[in-house]
Amino acid sequence: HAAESQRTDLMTVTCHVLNEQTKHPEARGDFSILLYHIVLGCKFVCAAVNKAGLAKLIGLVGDTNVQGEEQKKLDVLSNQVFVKALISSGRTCILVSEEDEVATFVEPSKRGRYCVVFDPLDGSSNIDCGVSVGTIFGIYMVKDKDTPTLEDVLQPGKNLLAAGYCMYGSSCTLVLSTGNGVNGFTLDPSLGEFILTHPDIKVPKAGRIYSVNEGNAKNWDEPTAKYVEKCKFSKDGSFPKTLRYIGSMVADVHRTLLYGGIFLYPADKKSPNGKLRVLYEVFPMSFLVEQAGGQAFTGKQRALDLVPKNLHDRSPIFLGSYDDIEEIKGLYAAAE
Ligand code: AHM
Ligand code: MG
Repeated sequence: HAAESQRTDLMTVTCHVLNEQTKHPEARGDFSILLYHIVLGCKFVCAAVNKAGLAKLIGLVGDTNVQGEEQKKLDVLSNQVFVKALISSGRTCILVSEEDEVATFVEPSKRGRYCVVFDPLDGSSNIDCGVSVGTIFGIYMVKDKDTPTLEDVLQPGKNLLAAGYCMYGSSCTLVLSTGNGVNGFTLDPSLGEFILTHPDIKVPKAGRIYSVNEGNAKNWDEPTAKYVEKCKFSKDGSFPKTLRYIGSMVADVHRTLLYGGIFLYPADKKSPNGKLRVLYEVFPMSFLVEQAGGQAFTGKQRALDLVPKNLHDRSPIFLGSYDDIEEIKGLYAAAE
């Protein structure tokens, strides 16, 4: 079956997005060009992350190089690469990065209609031991490109035009939604192209996995504590759930999308808003999960209905399989 084992119907991410855009007669190709630059950033970071283990050998990170200058940490480097790639696309207006305190307003001559919110290298504390890390991004449209304001990015997540992440794991995987379902692409290193490998991802309606940092349990509120207790000691005789927690949001959400289950980063007494940032962590992931048929909830409301007040606001988040999120919603409703 040599013919079957060798795939010849290669659909690249660029081609996929171009095809999607032809469904919108008003589209002028701007979005495809923007996405091309995001993909370029992902490829660069992927190459850098793959070499991270060689850092000491080739002086890539944190060390001083032959010229005696301090090498950049991977998260700083990734941020610079994305900012430059996004600006040079000529299609962006405002950039919000986890790495930058303030938003970047692109100078008028290079300005376009899109605002990009992103975490260039999420989970970077995991890098030194080779655990998967990722880039997360969301895309909004500016109201008026001649007078961009922070209001253009302080929008509820439901106004996102597109969102995605790239996971730098055992392979490099890009998961993307432009508001019309979710598709997964895997980087073929020999081609340097992301190939469609996971068309139309749907999160299973119910899952058997829960994913949470249980080290925070002593500070949890009642509904979260109750839920996790139920995962372990079910009262109706059903099997307990399996615990999986990587501590790298992209990897934990990726597994949740493919296998189903629930990912929680709840509020606790020490951090009443949880840990994860609304604009570039909670929103893009919630958008993807909803587009895949799941739900995302903050403990109070649908996550995508949140309206952030500040660029780096945080929110508790519960996301994953539809039925599992229904259950946690029930527990929070009962506690009110
Ligand atoms: P970071 O943006 O500083 O890398 O932190 C975000 C990461 C997420 O990837 C992950 O879900 C979470 O922090 C894990 O936090 P904790 O170590 O508290 O469980
Ligand atoms: Mg992060």
